[in-house]
Amino acid sequence: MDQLIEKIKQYKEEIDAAVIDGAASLEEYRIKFLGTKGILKNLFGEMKSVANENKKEFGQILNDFKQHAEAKYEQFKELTSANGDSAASSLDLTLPGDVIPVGSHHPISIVRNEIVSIFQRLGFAIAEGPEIEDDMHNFTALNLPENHPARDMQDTFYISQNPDWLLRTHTSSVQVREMEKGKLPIRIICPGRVYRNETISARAHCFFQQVEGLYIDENVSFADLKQTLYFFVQEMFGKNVKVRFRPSYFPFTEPSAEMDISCLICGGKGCNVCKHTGWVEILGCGMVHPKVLENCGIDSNKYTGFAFGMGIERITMLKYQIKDLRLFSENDVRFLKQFTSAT
Ligand code: 2NL
Repeated sequence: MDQLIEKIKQYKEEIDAAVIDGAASLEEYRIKFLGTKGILKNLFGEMKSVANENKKEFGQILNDFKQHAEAKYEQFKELTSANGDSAASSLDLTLPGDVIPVGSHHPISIVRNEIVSIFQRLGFAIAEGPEIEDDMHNFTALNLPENHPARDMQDTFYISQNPDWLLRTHTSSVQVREMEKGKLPIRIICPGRVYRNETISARAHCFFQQVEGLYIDENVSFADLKQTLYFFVQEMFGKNVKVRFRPSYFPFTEPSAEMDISCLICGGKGCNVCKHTGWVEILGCGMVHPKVLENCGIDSNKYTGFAFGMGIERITMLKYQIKDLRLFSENDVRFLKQFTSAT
């Protein structure tokens, strides 16, 4: 107990010597001596370690100390508020508020909105669907049966609770769902995030964004496909852009093609971006394979259609000359800030 009394004596001296010259130091004093984890609280907690016959005497000393500490607090509280230095009066409510920085659209969103709105002007409606898909909608219905070698290039992530569930590798699955509804004609544009089991690098990521389009009606031809996509690139990249179609292969289209545009950087003369060819690939497309139509319950003798797909990152990299795909998902403000003036 003697030790405790000695301690209290020291605290008393400290209180008497304390310099309280404003709201901040007053608050500091309050927390230190009177707060819920303060010195007073601690000392009262020591009560239980004091022998029973001493409790009365120690209690008296402690109560005196409490009054002393509280009196000092009240005294200085009055002084500081008389000086106009209280928390309330130091607030000037007439000052203008803090400026909240204005954010901006992510470059991927900017380009996605631009692509989607061009197709909307042509009468395409937006369709969306789940990112967790079943094997049927992502692969089988699209003429990619189990053990098909093309599945290798679209390896993805599987959901452990159910081996039939996976993260979609393209938004074609949304189009399959739309075809299954059986309402024709169909003219849809499907933006969204897709997944692949890829090693992350400057040119590949395990998630990216895609826009796919689908048009199904009677008498839809390859000429319709070419004209639609030509209109799209002219709106997107300007009237001077040239296009070319190269034969290609996709399991879900026949015939299939890849579309190149003349290089935006060198205008076709040859540079690093187009690897000195004058052309850059921007999308894949083709006439919907009759098997895909039949898989989705559409009469392939009556209806034909075209489809196309493009990666938004790729187009954004071309448009803004971005060299590393990883920048899109790192959320570095120094990168994102550069798009504040874009719409
Ligand atoms: C690419 C190529 C493509 C499609 C996507 C499609 C969808 C249905 C039926 C047939 Cl439901 N085709 N989509 C067709 C050709 C190419 O994408 O390189 N995308 C990033």
